[in-house]
Amino acid sequence: MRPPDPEFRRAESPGADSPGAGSRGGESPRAEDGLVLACYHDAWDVALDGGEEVRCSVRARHFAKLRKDEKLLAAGDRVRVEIEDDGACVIEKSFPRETVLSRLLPGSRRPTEQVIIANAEQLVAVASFVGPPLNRRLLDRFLVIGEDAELDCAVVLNKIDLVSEDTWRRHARVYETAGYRVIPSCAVDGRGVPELASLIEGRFSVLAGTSGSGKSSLLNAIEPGLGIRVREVSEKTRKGKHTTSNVTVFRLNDGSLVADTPGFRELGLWRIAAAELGFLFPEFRERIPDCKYPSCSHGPEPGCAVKAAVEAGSIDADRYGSYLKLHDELSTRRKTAAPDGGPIPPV
Ligand SMILES: Nc1nc2c(ncn2[C@@H]2O[C@H](COP(=O)(O)OP(=O)(O)OP(=O)(O)O)[C@@H](O)[C@H]2O)c(=O)[nH]1
Ligand SMILES: [Mg+2]
Ligand SMILES: [Zn+2]
Repeated sequence: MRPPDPEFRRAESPGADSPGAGSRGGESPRAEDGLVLACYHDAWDVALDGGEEVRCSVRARHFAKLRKDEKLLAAGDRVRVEIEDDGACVIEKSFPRETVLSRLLPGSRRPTEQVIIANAEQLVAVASFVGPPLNRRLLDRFLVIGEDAELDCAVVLNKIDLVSEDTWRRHARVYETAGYRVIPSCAVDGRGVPELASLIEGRFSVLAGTSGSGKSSLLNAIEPGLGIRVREVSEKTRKGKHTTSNVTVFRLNDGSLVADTPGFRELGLWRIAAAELGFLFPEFRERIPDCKYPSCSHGPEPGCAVKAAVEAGSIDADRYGSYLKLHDELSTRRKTAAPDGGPIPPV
C-alpha cells in the first residue's frame, strides 16, 4: 500500500467560479467529480477533474449503502467529492461503471466479486519467460476475464533478454494467431517500451500479470518520473515478491491513464457461464457456428469445429488446454457449490 504521502495536498475549497476546477457536481458549489486512483482500508485517493489529487474519506451513509450492495469503491470509479470548509474531502457518491474487471475473491465462503478495476478500456496482460517462468494458463485466465469484461486485450511478453529469440517468437506467434496484439519487451534494455507506450496512449489501460513479470518496471520505463517501487525476484523461488500490493491508477504526462496491479496469486473466474467460455477465446469464436451441436462444449462431442481446428494445428493445443481446464473448473464449481455458497475451492 502506498504510505500516506505528507505532500499529498488537500483540495482548497474552490469558489463556484474559480478557474481550473474541472467538472463540478452541480448540486454544491464545493463538489467536484473525480476518479479513484487507489483504495486503502479507510482512505481513497482521488484525482479531481480539475487536476488536483486529494485523499478522501467516504460519507458514512454512502459507505453503508455500498457495503449492503457489495459494491465497494474500486480504483477507476468515477465519484463526486465534497470539499468541506476545513479542506476535508469526502466521497459523496459514485457513478455507474462503464466496465468492470473482476475476479472471484479468494478464500471467501460465498462466491464474492472483487473488482480489480472499474472503467478501464484495455487490459494489457503481462507475462515473463523466466523469474517467474512463463505461466500460459494464468496468462489465458487474464485474457478470459478481460474478454468477459469486454475490454480490448493485448499481451506483453516481458524479459525477452533472458530467453532465446526462437523461444519468445514461438509464444508471441501463438497469441498473435489467436488474434491478440503482442508486444515482446524488455524493461531493462527498452525493447518494446515505445510500442507499449503507444498502445496505452490516450486510453485507460490496466496492466495485469504474475508477480515479478515486470509490470511496474515497464511503467517506470515508459515514464521514469512515476518512480514505482520494483523488487528483485526471490533468488530461491525465482518468483516475484508481490511488491505492488494495491491497484493504483497513474496519470501519465500525456493524460493517459494506466493501472498497475499486484501479481494476483489466484484468479478465479467471476460469473462466467461454462457455456459462454468458448466465446472468450477469440480464435474459437468464428469456428463455434460450425460445430455440429449448438450446445457443443468443444470437449468430447463429435463434429466439433474447434477441436478439428486444434487437430489441424490452426488453434494452439495449449490454448485449447487452457479452455478445457477452465471449462472443467466452471462446470465442477456449479455442481459442487453448496446451497449457502460453500467454501470456494482454490484455483
Ligand atoms: N532481466 C529482466 N529483468 C526485468 C525485466 N523487467 C523487470 N525485470 C526485473 O524483474 C523484477 C520484478 O519487476 P517488477 O517490475 O517489480 O515486477 P511486477 O510485475 O511489478 O511485480 P509485482 O509488483 O510483485 O506484481 C525486478 O527486479 C525488475 O528489475 C526485464 O525485461 N528483464
Ligand atoms: Mg509491481
Ligand atoms: Zn465445438
